[in-house]
Amino acid sequence: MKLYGSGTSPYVRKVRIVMIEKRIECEFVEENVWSAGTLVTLHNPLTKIPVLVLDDGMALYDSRVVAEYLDGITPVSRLIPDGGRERALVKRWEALGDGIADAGIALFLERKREPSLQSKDWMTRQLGKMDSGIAAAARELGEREYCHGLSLTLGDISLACALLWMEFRLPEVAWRANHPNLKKWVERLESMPSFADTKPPA
Ligand code: GSF
Repeated sequence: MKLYGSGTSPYVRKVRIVMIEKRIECEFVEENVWSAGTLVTLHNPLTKIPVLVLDDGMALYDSRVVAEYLDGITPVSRLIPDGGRERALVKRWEALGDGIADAGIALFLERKREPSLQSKDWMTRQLGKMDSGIAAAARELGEREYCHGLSLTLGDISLACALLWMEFRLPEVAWRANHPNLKKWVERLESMPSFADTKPPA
């Protein structure tokens, strides 16, 4: 298997953490998805990372599909419950984490455009999603150790990757200072080898 991605993408980091937690070996191919002629287009018509190319050539995307596939191929450290409400609740945490990242990335990309082309309304809308998403995560986590249940799930991984990406690209959001419970929770995750080994390059 080959994983196409970048060291800074929160969605790619999510998949890499899943692989480490589940002890799945995979070649990592660093690709700049924004460069003309990127290999990613050969495997994903949407030209987005992550893409997981299986040994038979089948390509899986996006990160939710890849994470679910990886969770199912080995029983080691299950990260998504098998079915019903428990599964939906973990996937809901994952959707919240990914949604916070989506809004942050939309804002980050808009800010990179020429100032005369930037839309203030669009940026305000994305900031609103980030703020309300982070507030909901903090409220629902409370003082628990994990987003759902008593062990690490894909929900924790997705949310932490989104927040850590934000700290790196949009540090003014200051979620650690504003939400001490998220700070305490993320510090525990950051001390895990899977998080330490996938830190974005400085
Ligand atoms: C999002 C992937 C994505 O936007 C997923 O895999 O979960 N829902 C998808 N990836 C970005 C890289 S990044 O900002 O993390 C990407 O590939 N963007 C290229 C583009 O053309 O939008």
